[in-house]
Amino acid sequence: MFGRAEGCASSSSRHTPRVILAFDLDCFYASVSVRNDPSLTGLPVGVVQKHLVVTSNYMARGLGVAKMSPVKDAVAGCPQLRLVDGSDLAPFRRAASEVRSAIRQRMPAGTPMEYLGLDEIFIDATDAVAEIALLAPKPPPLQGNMQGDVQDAAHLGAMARGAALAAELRAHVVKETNLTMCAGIGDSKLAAKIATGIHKPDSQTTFISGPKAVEQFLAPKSPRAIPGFGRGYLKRLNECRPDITTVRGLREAFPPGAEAALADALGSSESVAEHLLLACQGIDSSAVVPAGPPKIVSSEDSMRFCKTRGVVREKVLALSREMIGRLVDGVDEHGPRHPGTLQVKFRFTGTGYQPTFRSVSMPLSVSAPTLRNGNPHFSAAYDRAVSDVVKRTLAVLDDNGLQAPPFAFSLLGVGATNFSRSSTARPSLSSSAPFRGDSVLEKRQVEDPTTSCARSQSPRKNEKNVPNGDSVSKRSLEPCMGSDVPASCPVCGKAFSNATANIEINRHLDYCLSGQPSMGLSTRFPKKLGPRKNLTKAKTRHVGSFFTKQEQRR
Ligand code: DCP
Ligand code: MG
Ligand code: MG
Repeated sequence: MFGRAEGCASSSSRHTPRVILAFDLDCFYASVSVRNDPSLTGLPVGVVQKHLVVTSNYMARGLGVAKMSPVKDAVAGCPQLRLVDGSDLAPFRRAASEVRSAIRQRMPAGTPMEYLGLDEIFIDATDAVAEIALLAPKPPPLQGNMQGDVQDAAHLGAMARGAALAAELRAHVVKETNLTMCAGIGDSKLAAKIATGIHKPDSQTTFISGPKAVEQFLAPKSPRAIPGFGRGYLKRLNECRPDITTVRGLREAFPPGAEAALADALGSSESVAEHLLLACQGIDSSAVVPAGPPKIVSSEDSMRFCKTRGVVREKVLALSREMIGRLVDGVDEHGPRHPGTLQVKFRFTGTGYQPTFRSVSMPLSVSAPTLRNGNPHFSAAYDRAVSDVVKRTLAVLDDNGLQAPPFAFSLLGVGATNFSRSSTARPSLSSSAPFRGDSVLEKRQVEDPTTSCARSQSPRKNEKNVPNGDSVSKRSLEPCMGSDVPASCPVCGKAFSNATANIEINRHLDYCLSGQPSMGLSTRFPKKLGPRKNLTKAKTRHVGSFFTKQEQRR
C-alpha cells in the first residue's frame, strides 16, 4: 500500500490523494553529450569520468555497456563505443537548469518542486490537479503505463490528471531542451520515484497503491530505493548486517517497533528510522521540499599526486572556471547573489580522508554585474573573476604548504559561500578587496603571513561549522575586509588610485556602464554621453551602493 499518512495532503485537497510527479532524465550525461555534439547521433556513446563509464546511451546499453562499467571492460565488450569526456560537469548543470526552467514555465507559481541530483525532479502537483479538476470535472483517460491495484474512482481520476500533466511536461521539456525523461506518478514521493524506473526510456508510469505493488516493485530492491536511504546508511547497514541487501530483508530484520534498533544500526535518529521502516511497507508521508538556492557553490577534484606548482595552478584554474561558470548559471535560476567568502579545500596525500578548509574573502570581481550570461562584457568579467580566484586560492595554498616542497595534494577544491542578496553586505569598492590580481592585498597574502587572510595551518578556534560540515572562519576575513587598498573598475579594469575620490569612481562606473568603458578617471563627464542628474546623484551616493544600483537597473 503505497500511500501517505493522514493529514499530509495540501490544504485545498485534504480528502483527495496527493498527486506527486517524479521525473528522471534518460541517460542524462549521454543525452546531453549527444545533443551538444550531433556527430554522435545514432552511435553508442559512453560518458567517462576517471576510469569509469558513468553512463551510456540506450544504444550502448543494448550492446552491453552498463552504467558504471570500467572503461576497459566497456571498450572490450563494445569496440565501436564512442567515449566522451564527462569530467567537466558544466554542460550537465546547464542542461539541468534548462529542464528545470522549462518545467517551471508550465507549472503554477509556488508549486513545490524538489531537485535530487542533477537529473531528478519531484513535483507536488496536488493543487494543480485540483484546479484542473475544477475546470474539467471528467478525468482524462490514463496516459502511459499503469501498475498497481485500482482503489477507487476518485483516486484513479486524480492519478489520471497527474499523468496527463506529466505527459504535457515531458513533451514541453523535449520541445525546449531536446532531452527526454521518464515520469512516475503516485500518491507519495516513494511511489512516484519507484514508478519512474519501471518503463524506460522516454516513458511514464502511474502507480496505483496496493500491497501487491509493494511486493513486486519495492520489496526486491536495494534499500537505497527508499528516498532518504543514502549511501552512508547503506554503508553502515552493510557493516553491521551484510546479510540485508533488499527492502524485504530490511523489513523482516526490523519489524514495526524495532525503530530504536535500526536507528542504532544506521546511526540515525529514531524518527528517521521510523520513516524508513514505514517506507519499507510502502508508506511515505514525506513532503516535496522546494529547493532553495545552494548555500555553497563549489568545484573540487581528487587526484593521485598533484606535486608541482604548475600542475596545482592548472588544477586550480580548471576548478575556478567551473565554479564561476556555475555561479553565472545560478543567476538565471536563483537571481543575483553575492558570495562573500571563497572557501579553499585541500588534502595532502597520505594525511587521511579529512580535508582542510580555509576561508578568505571572495574577490569582488566575482560579484561584478557584468558577470552574467548575455552581458556584452561577460568575457572580460569572467576572465578577471577566474584570474582573481586563482590568485587568491594559490595564496591560500602558499600559506598552507605549497611554498614548502615536497608536497602532494590528493584533493583540491574551491567554493563560493556566505551569499547575500544585496551587495550592501559586501565591502565597499574603495575600502576592500581589489579587482586587480597584483593588488596590495594579493601581495600581502603571499608575502606577509601575519596579515594574510589565510595563514593558519591548524583549525581556528572560532571556526564555525556550517550544516554541510564545512567551516567558515569569520576572523580570517577581517584583515581582507578592512584593508585600505586601491581597487579597479569591474567593467574595464582601470585602476583607481588611493587618492581617487568616491565621486570620481562613481562617475567612471556610470560612464563605463553606459557602454563607454575607456573613460579616464580625471576626464570630465561629456554632456552628450550621460545625463547630468546622474552626476548629481553620484555626489551623495557611496561607492558601496554601486552593485545595488545595478541590480535595481536590471
Ligand atoms: N552519475 C554519475 N555517477 C554515478 C551515478 C550517476 O556521474 N555514480 C551521473 C551520470 C548520469 C546522471 O548522473 O547520467 C544521472 O544518473 P542516473 O542514475 O539517472 O542515470 P542516467 O540518467 O544516466 O540513466 P537512466 O536513463 O537510467 O536514468
Ligand atoms: Mg536518469
Ligand atoms: Mg537519476
